[in-house]
Amino acid sequence: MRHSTKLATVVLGAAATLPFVGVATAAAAADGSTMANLRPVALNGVDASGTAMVDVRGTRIDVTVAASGLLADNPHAAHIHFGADARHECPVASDDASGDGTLNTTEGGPAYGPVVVSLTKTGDTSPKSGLAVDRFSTAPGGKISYSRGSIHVSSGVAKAIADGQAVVVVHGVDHNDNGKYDGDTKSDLDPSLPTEATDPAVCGALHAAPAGGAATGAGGSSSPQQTPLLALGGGLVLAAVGTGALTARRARNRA
Ligand SMILES: [Cu+2]
Repeated sequence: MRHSTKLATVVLGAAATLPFVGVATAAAAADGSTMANLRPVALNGVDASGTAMVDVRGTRIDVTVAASGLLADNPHAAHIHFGADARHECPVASDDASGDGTLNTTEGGPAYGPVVVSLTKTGDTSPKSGLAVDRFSTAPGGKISYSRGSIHVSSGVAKAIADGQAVVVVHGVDHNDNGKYDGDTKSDLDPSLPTEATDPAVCGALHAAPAGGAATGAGGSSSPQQTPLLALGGGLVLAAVGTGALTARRARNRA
């Protein structure tokens, strides 16, 4: 009895002094590089395209988005969407529940689910910032070049992204081609805005990036620097277990 108590204490003690142990375990749960080709959302008259890359490390994500052809010099809300019950894809013409010939954000819900990450340039990145228009890119020249690292997400969201179930959506369209957000139809998300300001413009489902891919990203991949750290974490786990066993053996021999 005394021996097993000692062993437990030794192992616990070792773990407490090694914060890497928990981090390495959590990181292994949801790691991976994903990418999405951003294409025009059906029915919304957008002629834009782009690429999004999301690297997942535990519950941190690094995101880069490059897009062009968007309505220039107007804020474009951009999000990662995910819903457990969603189709994990971009909406199609048949998602036009109202039959008005365009797709608003709500009509896309069955395809991509609710907002789980707001791709703001600064500050909060939670769904609460979904329409923080002053913190999203205004697409100068119609282009977005976005990069933000180490965004904290829940483990469920991290897993959904790594598993290829999340969707990147950039909002803001110009149905009447007059160069600004206007029109009589109010936004389904915020009635103080015209629907043009929030309707989905380009969309892409995030899937595992091809091996050796992500070479085109301006933000690049931070995984080369991560690998030694994770390897070190794994080594420390082994070392801790080894030390614990050794100490326990010594204790047993002394008794
Ligand atoms: Cu969105």
